[in-house]
Amino acid sequence: MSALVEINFDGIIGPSHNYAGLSIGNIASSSNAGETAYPREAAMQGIAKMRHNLGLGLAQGFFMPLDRPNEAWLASLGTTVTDAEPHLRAAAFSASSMWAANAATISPAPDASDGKCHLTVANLQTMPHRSHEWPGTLAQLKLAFADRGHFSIHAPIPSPFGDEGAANHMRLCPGHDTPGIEIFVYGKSGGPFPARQHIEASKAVARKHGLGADRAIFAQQAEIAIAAGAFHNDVVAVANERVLFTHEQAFEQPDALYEAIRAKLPEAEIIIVPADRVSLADAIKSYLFNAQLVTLPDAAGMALILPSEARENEAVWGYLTDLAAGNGPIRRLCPVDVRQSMANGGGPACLRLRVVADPATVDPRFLATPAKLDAISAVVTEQWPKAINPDQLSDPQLGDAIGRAREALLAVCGFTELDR
Ligand code: SUG
Repeated sequence: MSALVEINFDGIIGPSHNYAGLSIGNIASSSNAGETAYPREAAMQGIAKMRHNLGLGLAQGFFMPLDRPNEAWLASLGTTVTDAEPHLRAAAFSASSMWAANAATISPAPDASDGKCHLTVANLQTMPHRSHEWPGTLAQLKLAFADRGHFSIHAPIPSPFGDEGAANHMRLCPGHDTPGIEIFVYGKSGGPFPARQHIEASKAVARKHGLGADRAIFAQQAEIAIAAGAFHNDVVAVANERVLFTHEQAFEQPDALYEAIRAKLPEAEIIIVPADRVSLADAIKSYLFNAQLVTLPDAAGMALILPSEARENEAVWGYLTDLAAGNGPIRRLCPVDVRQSMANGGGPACLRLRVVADPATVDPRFLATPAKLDAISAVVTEQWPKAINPDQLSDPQLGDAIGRAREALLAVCGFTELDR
């Protein structure tokens, strides 16, 4: 039996989590700008989600928060935490690496011509606060997936081609450990909002990962979806094994996409949620597609790990309960509370990066066990700030406390070689 399984690596929510309203086109981020955030509670919500998924029998990993405020980035702009203009200071403090779905794009080994799992770190260049994540992320990918016999790690796609990683990438396959097809979703225009994923970046990633033309599909995200607040494709569609679960208005040319999928993978099952059951606005507000669609062990079918906001929306929950009661592949609905992240536009699926790999080939420091999550929780409880308002970011004591909190976490998890 193949040892390849899907491992979900969650970004541990960092001690600088705050609501500075940095992401234009992300409605939650803009509408919560200036609110007080609760980093300790946020991180505990993320840890509870990991515990929940471990409890379902799924493989779980994590990444460390990055070193914030990013003083080196501010220095490269000729300023410091004390002197920076508020928008640059806030960008240096952002805990945005928690959204690991934007860390990299992954092509599992069965899809690649050389039989290795390929990872390209995302440049995230469209948003200033995210553009300085990739060096810290790359350092962790190089540690976690250091086994060169199994993994090939690529540098970011160069400017000016925006790349947002796995949030704009979906894989369909008969089973995680068998060859599949990869759908790269790019934006051309998003009305008033930026299209963050550029087709040139998507094509470059597919080439570098060694995906033949038979394995890659490029599809344009619907302009109306971006304009309605779906700044990443994973806000309106999610795939797992042979199932694509999508809103009717996710893609610019949906029928052409569905046809291309069926031509390459006849067993694909496409579940299309009609706008007259769930409007685009309700989909974006409830984040039902930002669920983790996972295959449960023991042939128990698939489950959706949903944000609890999906349960609170009558139209959405009505649709989902009908879906799970039907005879389809999705059998179970599991709402989880990640409200602190949701208020910045990050649901359960944003918080994780999926890597299909044999866990034995991954640096074990990045793999979760209940005991390790207990140790991480203890550090968070002791060291993470209880509350942060963006007004406080100029307080040097806050910066120091954030640095010490992360150091304590690195020490508990055995990372001596990461920065600071
Ligand atoms: O890039 N929010 C993130 C949310 C990312 C969600 N990820 C996925 N859909 N996969 C973003 O817009 C808010 C930060 C702030 O406003 O302070 C932010 O960056």
